[in-house]
Amino acid sequence: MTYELAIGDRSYSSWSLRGWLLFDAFDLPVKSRLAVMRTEAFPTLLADFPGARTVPALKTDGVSLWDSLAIAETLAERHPDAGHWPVDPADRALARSLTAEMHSGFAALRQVCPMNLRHGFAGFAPGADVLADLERLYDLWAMARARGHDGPWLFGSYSAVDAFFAPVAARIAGYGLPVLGADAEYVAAHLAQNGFRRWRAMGQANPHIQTQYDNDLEQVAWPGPTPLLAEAVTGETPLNDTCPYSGLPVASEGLARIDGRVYGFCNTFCRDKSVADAQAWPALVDLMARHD
Ligand SMILES: N[C@@H](CCC(=O)N[C@@H](CS)C(=O)NCC(=O)O)C(=O)O
Repeated sequence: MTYELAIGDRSYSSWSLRGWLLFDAFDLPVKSRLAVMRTEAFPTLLADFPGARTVPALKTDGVSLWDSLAIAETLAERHPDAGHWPVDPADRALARSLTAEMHSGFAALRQVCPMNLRHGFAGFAPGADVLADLERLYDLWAMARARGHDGPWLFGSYSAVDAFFAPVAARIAGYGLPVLGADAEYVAAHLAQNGFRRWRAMGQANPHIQTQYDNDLEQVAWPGPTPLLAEAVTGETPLNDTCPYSGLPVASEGLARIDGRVYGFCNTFCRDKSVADAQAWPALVDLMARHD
C-alpha cells in the first residue's frame, strides 16, 4: 500500500496537520504533496485527488479520499494494529465521540483563533464564545482522563483522538488561552511531541506567509520547547560530508551553524528545517552527538 497525502501550508493548515499525524504518529510511510493555499497551485494539486476540494486529501492504490475523519477511519481499517483507536470498546467509543466532536464543533475557537505555528501572540482576550468552547474541550479531556490511563495522551498511547486535538493545543498555547493542571500538561505534550515539532519545523522552512492568519496582536516566541541556537551560514566547512537525512553530498548552500558547530545538508529545505528546530530531527541529533 502506498499513500500520497495532499497538504496545505504547514504553519496554518490545521486539518493537514491532523491528516499527516495520522500517518507519522503511527509509523505509516506517506508521501506529502504540498500546495500553498490561495495560490493556483492549490486547485492544481487537488485536481490530482479526484473529488477532493480541501486538504488533507489522500490517494492510495487508485482510490482518492478526503476529509480527516475519513482518512482516520480508512487507516484504522487498513492498519488495525497501528493503534489509531484504543483497544477497549468503551475507550474506543469515547475516543470516537471526542474525535467526531472535534471534527464538527468548536467553531468559535477555530474561527477566532486560527492556527498559526510561526509564532505565539500576546494580549489575546478570549470572548464568551471561545471560553465556552474551552470549557467543553476541558470537559471532554476530563472524560477521557476519567478512564484511568496514564498520561500524557488521552487513552494511554497516542491515538487518533490526540492527532485531532493537536491543532487545538497549538491554539491554546499560541494565543495564551486559559489552561491549568492536567489540561496544560496535555497541551505541552502536544507541543513537545516529535512529529508535531518536525511538522512545525518544516513549516518554518517554508517562507510563504499567509497574512490572514495574523492579527494586530504582539507576536511572541513560539511557546513550545526552545530550539537550539541556529542560523544558515555560507563559506564555512561543515563537520559532515553527507546530508544526515538523504545521505546525498552536502551542498554549498546547505550549511548551518547549530549550537556552535557547522553542519551541512543536501539542500536549503533540509538546512532550514534543521535551523528551525534541530532537536526535532533524530538523524541530526545522532550526527550532533557524534561530533560532541
Ligand atoms: N472537514 C475537513 C476540513 C478540511 C479543510 O477545511 N481544509 C482547509 C485547510 S485547513 C482547506 O482545504 N481549505 C481550502 C482553501 O483554503 O482553499 C477535514 O476534516 O479534512
